[in-house]
Amino acid sequence: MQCAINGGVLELVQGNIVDQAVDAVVNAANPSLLGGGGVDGAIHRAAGPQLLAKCATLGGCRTGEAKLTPGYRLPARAVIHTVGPVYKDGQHGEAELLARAYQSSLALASQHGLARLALPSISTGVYGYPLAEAAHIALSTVVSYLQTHPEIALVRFVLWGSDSFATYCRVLAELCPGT
Ligand code: AR6
Repeated sequence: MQCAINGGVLELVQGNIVDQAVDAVVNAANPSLLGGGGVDGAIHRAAGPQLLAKCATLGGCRTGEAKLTPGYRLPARAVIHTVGPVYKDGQHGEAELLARAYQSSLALASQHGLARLALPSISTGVYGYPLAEAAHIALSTVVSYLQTHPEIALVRFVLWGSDSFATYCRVLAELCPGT
């Protein structure tokens, strides 16, 4: 499923983030940047040990912020590591922090001329963010960013599993009627 926004494309696919041959993939990391499960584990396994060595020099990453590394053995040239919020009850600033994780990642891509991006559904695995709410925040944040940043040519959400893919498709259809 695709939606054209201000010359850029917002795309939803079901698949594995590590297979994406784009300028940068976004990693759903933790504040240590020293690896973990889910997307983070898959990216580190596919990129190889140089990625962990590089991450160890970065001094971690606060929730809502983002840091850049090369992609090493990934088909993607670069990895943007960001940290989404752990979901508690929705009353601890989770929505704002999740939006900031996407905004920081996109801003880093703009700064470094990374025009084609692949993103996972941040915080909806180990960090427990309810999927539909997270999809709404993720997609509305990206739509707003694309509307004002024509330097970003492609944002591809790579969803793991049919539930995530179907939820993102439903939310995008609400945000971009006619897609
Ligand atoms: N490609 C695309 N999406 C994936 C993949 C994959 N290879 N693997 C899982 N997902 P998660 P979080 C989906 O847990 O919730 C790590 O341990 C998954 O189904 O990767 O932000 C970090 O080190 C879910 O929908 O990230 C942190 O400690 C989504 O990606 C913590 O997990 C995000 O799941 C971060 O948790």
